[in-house]
Amino acid sequence: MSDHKHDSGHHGEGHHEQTFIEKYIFSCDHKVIGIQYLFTTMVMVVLGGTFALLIRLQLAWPDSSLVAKLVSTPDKYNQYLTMHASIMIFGVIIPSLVGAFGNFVVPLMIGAKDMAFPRLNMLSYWLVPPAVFVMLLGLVLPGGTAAAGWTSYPPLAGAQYSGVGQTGWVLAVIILGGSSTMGAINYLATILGMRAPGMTLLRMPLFVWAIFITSVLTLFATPVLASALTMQLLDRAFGASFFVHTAGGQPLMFQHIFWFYSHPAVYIMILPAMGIVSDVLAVFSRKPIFGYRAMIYSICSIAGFGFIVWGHHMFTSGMSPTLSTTFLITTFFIAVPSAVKSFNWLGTIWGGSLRLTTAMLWALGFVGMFAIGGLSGIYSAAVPVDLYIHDTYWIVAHIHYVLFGGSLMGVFAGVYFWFPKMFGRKMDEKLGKLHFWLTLILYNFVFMPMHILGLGGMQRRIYSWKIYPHLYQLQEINVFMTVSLIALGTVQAIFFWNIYKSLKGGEKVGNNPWESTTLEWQTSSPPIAHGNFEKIPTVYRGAYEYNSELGPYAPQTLPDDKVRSMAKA
Ligand code: HEM
Ligand SMILES: [Cu+2]
Repeated sequence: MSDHKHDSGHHGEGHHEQTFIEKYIFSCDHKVIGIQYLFTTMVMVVLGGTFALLIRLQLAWPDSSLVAKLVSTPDKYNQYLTMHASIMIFGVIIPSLVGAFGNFVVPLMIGAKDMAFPRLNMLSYWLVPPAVFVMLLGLVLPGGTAAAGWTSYPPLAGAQYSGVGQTGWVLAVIILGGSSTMGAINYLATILGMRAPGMTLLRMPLFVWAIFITSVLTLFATPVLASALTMQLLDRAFGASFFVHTAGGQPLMFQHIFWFYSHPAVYIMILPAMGIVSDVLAVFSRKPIFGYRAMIYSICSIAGFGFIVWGHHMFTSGMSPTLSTTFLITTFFIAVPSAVKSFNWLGTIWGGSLRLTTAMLWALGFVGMFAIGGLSGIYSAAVPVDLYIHDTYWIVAHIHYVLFGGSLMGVFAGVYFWFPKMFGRKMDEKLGKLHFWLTLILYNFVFMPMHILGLGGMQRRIYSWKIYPHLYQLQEINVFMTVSLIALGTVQAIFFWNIYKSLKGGEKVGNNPWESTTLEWQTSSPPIAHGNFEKIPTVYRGAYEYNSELGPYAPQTLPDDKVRSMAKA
């Protein structure tokens, strides 16, 4: 960003003359961009939730005339389902974890003035709204929007079975992939090149490590998705035949390429949340994170193994038993680092003096729910079991335990934790706790029964269970889940109210309301617009010095003697 003063008559970008648009709309400041991402994803989550509601209304009351008005045809149902998953994955989970928190927090945590490429950063953000617009545009076009699920398998996603909305979806996801890739390059350059003096790699907070490795995953995986989708686009729009079996193409090939991206991508969707949770647990347990290095090795090995497990999504595709056994083994391996992390989180809170703030509750919720999701993943990885439960609601349960109970709870932990840094005010803790407990309970009411549905043989992506007599017995469960979802959606109003209320009149905070050690808390709340820190800090030690011989907590930026005198004061 240029810094010259505005003295001739031309439109300079000097900060004295920044207009509202330069400051808040087309800003290059990582903090503003982070907050833009955050608010964008809040809009998206309401949108994605609305699609979920439509799906669940249909599943509970397929005979109702009101529901028939909303979800008029099986094809519409498939469209809503596809939009739900696509918006939640590409429009909420990834942009909130990586876009919002990555942007806002990472430069602060490493003591940088901004991201390495601020303009590229702005472009990353500004690609998201138009892409989502293109994705949703199909809703009002004849033929509707994409309806082939977020996995977009041909032949269903081919020209023969889908309209222009599907082409829009493919384009949108390619654009979003471009945005993510640019973001990844930016994070790598920032983390590798712009750390404050003394901030060695092994002093970085785990959230920075998580974004670092997530960026490596993004950089290697996302171009592969882009190529799969480009081939699909060529098939659809230009008469190519990569995946068109009638013309000699191989539809199954798409699945391989798609999952080569998308399995790593599921870790893109959770590693940053794991990072947030690690940091929040340490701060509110007042203890160093248990097994800091083991945490880093786990993140790295999850990323490495993530590239050799993709076949577990395709056990029923007719793959040879030798190959499926291989994928079974690699998938069991990848569960190990996840388990290491889970035990380390328990080790962190074990014996700590827990401060049960709202952020801490969400982090604890994450640990519990992620454990359930990880375990259901292991069942799915066992080939003989998966042959039965593949493409049933069991898988939908698994997805939601890792992505809602996991990633989204991580996002909530992050919001309650970093809100004071973003806006200089705390969120209301009473409302926050109410929001947490109601969400935790209702969330389990919605998603736990999905395991039963799956084992009962209910397929995922099914418009009406009425065509299968063996599913009749599951109707009551379906109604219970839908009623719970309506309640779950309603209580989210508490969260939005809390945001609104706290922005206007929340309790004002100083630099470091949570008594944390990491760098973002050693500058003002919110940090100064230009450069984050009055003076680039020097880092003296690791990120997790709580209750050490130096004192109750040792900010990374203070030399030992200062920490000691702070502890005495
Ligand atoms: C302990 C670690 C995990 C194991 C062993 C595991 C295993 C599996 C397996 C075998 C499947 C395919 C099941 C099938 O379709 O029949 C699957 C699906 C899935 N997993 Fe996991 N998983 C794990 C963790 C995660 C995490 C952390 C996430 C995301 C944050 C995740 C997200 C998903 C998604 C989105 C699908 C479904 C994709 C689809 O078909 O739409 N999993 N998992
Ligand atoms: Cu996978």
